[in-house]
Amino acid sequence: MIWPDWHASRQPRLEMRGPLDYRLYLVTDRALSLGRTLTAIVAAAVLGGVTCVQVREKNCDTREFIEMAKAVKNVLASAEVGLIINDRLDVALAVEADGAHLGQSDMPLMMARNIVGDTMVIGISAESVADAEAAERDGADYIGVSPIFTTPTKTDTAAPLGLAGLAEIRCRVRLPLVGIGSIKADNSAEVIAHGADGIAVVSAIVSAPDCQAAASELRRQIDLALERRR
Ligand code: TZP
Ligand code: MG
Repeated sequence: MIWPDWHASRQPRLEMRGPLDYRLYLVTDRALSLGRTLTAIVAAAVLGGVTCVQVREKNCDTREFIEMAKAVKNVLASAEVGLIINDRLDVALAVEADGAHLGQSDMPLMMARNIVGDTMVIGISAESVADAEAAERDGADYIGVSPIFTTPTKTDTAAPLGLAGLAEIRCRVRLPLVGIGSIKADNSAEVIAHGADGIAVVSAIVSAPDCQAAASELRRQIDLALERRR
């Protein structure tokens, strides 16, 4: 099949925000960070080669979430790494992030698009082919395919799509696909081979003893797999 090549081409939607690079997409989680600060984790991950960072924090109030997002934005200021805010379009707007990531029970995509127009990336979590097709139809910029494999990091997920489910979604939509759910350095290549344009991870980086080294090895595997696919 012919793969859409999102790394070589520009996404047409983004006139005000530069296109994001989804190859290695870090999703934060303070509870799994082994006592290290969010900014320390992000700084190390950036040195290791993450291309996008999503601030995802479930147990904090709005003010704290904004402060965390601002702190991460400062760390990313001199790096060409996108900043995405999970769940909260208002927080994404408040801190002038590159985008927001919305799940199936968050603000509906079309409402979010009406609010931000083309100025902000909106990513959507798809748990099925139908979710992915709707996200593409309704104007998402990228799709998080969730989960690929069962993960202890998030247990309230739909049934895992597996590599076959990912491949089916790849056949149905052209948007960039980011796989998530128990992806590590040693299985990242097969996720790319089944159609993902990028890999999103929580524990493989935030719980690694050396976050920079973990990110670096993931990035190496991903880039090799993307190269093999060309
Ligand atoms: N959404 C679907 S699975 C998941 C999220 C946020 C967690 C992925 O965590 P891990 O540790 O990379 O398996
Ligand atoms: Mg959500």
